[in-house]
Amino acid sequence: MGVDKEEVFKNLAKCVVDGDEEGAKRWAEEAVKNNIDAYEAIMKGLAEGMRVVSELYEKGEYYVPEVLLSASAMNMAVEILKPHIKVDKTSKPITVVLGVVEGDIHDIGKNLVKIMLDSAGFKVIDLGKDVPLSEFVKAAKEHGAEVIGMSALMTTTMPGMKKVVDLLVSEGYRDRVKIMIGGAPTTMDYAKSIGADSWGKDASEAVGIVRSLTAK
Ligand code: B12
Repeated sequence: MGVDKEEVFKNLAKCVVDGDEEGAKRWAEEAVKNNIDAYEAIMKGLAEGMRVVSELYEKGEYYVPEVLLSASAMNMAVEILKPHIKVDKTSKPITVVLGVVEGDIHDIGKNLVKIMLDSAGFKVIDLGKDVPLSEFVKAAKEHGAEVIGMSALMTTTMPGMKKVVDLLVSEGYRDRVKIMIGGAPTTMDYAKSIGADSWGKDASEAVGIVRSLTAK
């Protein structure tokens, strides 16, 4: 008899909260061994743990070193699970340029969005974090991307997203590409106000957004 998947999710979340790298790896391997859906293990286990970590940080119970350890435990487990994510091969090929805007190194959320888009069968050009704004435009042109996805976790870096939209306009490329944004401080109102096409509350919304933006 295999292990209960809810039990595995709970343990994955706990290892992230505790910053327990070895435990996170062990439970990720356990998930793989028991044929537990890798995507679910990431979202319901690891990402849920990271949500709790964010709360503890906000409450002042966790400081940067704890958060870094949690992020590291999460990343190690993600590396084990990632090759086992089922990829939807029926999707039409859509290219998405994705990155965290300049000045911002918070990439945990962006990495979850990437996992979602990868598993939906899209081609993701991941520019990483702290991405110079002109890089988004350059990469979109170079790869003929249908969508640019931008992430920002700080109120101070959010305006970079508007600058990317403005750059696309000034280079006459705005109507060639759709723009979706996300990250904790952003909203749909903000997306509209800067001239982006859509906003996603969480990683699981990203796939539907890309599909609807590229449907026509
Ligand atoms: C983890 C964390 C860190 C880690 C980052 C590690 C890493 N590799 O990412 C470390 C410790 C390094 C760090 C550093 C700093 N941080 Co910090 N950090 C956080 C924390 C606690 C959690 C963020 C997180 O990972 N959440 C979990 C993920 C899963 O959620 P998420 O990113 O929101 O992503 C989800 C959605 O938003 C959405 N999404 C995200 N992007 C996109 C994109 C698209 C296209 C779509 C559709 C959806 C989408 O999907 C994701 C998954 O569902 C937040 C607090 C918070 N409540 O957000 C502060 C926070 C963001 N940090 C903050 C600050 C100030 C800093 C620092 C400047 C120093 C400091 N005082 O702590 C530095 C330097 C930052 C820099 N230059 O970028 C502030 C920002 C305040 C502001 N100005 O707005 C926050 C809000 C904490 C606070 N209240 O003070 N931080």
